[in-house]
Amino acid sequence: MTVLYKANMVRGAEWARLFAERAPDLPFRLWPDIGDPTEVRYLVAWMPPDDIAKSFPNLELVFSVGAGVDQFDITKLPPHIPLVRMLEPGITERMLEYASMAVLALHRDLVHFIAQQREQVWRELPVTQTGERRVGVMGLGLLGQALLGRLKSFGFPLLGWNRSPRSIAGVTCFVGAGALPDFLGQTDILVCLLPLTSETRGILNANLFAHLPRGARLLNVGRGGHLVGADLIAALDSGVLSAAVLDVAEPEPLPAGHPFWSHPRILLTPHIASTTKPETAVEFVLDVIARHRRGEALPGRVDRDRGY
Ligand code: NDP
Ligand code: OXD
Repeated sequence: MTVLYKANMVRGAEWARLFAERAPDLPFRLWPDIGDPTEVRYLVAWMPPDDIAKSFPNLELVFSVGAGVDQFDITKLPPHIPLVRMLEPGITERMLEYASMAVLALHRDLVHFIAQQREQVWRELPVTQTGERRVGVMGLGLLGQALLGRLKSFGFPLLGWNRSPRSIAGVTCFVGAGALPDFLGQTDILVCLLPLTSETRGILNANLFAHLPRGARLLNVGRGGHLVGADLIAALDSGVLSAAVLDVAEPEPLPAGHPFWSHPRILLTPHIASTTKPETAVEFVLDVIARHRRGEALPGRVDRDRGY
């Protein structure tokens, strides 16, 4: 009964150490050292190998090493093999740091000032009070709600948009596609924390940007596939949007010469907003394995129909 890990190798070494310490009887292997494939019962992966079910005929459970699962083609996983996403506090902590930093950077015009610095321009911009800068979060799941909770202390008016209804103290919540224009019309800094599904692919497009107040700012920490890149460039060039912070892109890494690399109104980071923290992730994985062996419900289990 082996656990096979196929993701970042530096963190993988840390996983191996933690497994040896906390579950010494459970064999743990790092890809590509898979050992006997018939022994692999649990797979923890960022990018899954092809043909998982055929390669590992006794596989019982697959974990995404991240919070998102769009990198898995769930239709290729037989129905008896659940896919579980990482629900561990390390991901949330790191996302809160990054997304708060990015919202504040957008609020305080950092993207403009970086561009000015490159041009050797010393020029102030008027400061907007936090109370006058409305922050709207798309996706009120684990991370979206946690971010709104963290942003409260800065005094931004807060809004949220979600598929199913939410009631969050201090946040004006909007539900469903019909309420999207209303939500956008009141949002000065838009944060995307949606999962990537067939419904949300390309949602950050020209039509959506047109509903935002002119000069609004965008933070995309969801997935690159949420954003229509050409529409973002056009919106920034025409002043519909004034700045964007992007942590995710499609494809990753972005090819040389892609306009995001050099656009003066874009701050780009290489998908580092958050990463799974080995200490808490191993604890989560061991807990899910134990529940699975007892035949209990699994936290983080992906709903095949919703795709997240
Ligand atoms: P959750 O599953 O907890 O939350 C997702 C939320 O999005 C849910 O509230 C869900 O609504 C809502 N949603 C889904 N589809 C739609 C839709 N069509 N319209 C409106 N709302 C919708 O996920 P997390 O908060 O944990 O993570 C969100 C995403 O963040 C991940 O999927 C991943 O892509 C990204 N991420 C990025 C990282 C990075 O480093 N850049 C790190 C970690 C995550 P409902 O309540 O109805 O289910
Ligand atoms: C994740 C990510 O989904 O790092 O956890 O993007």
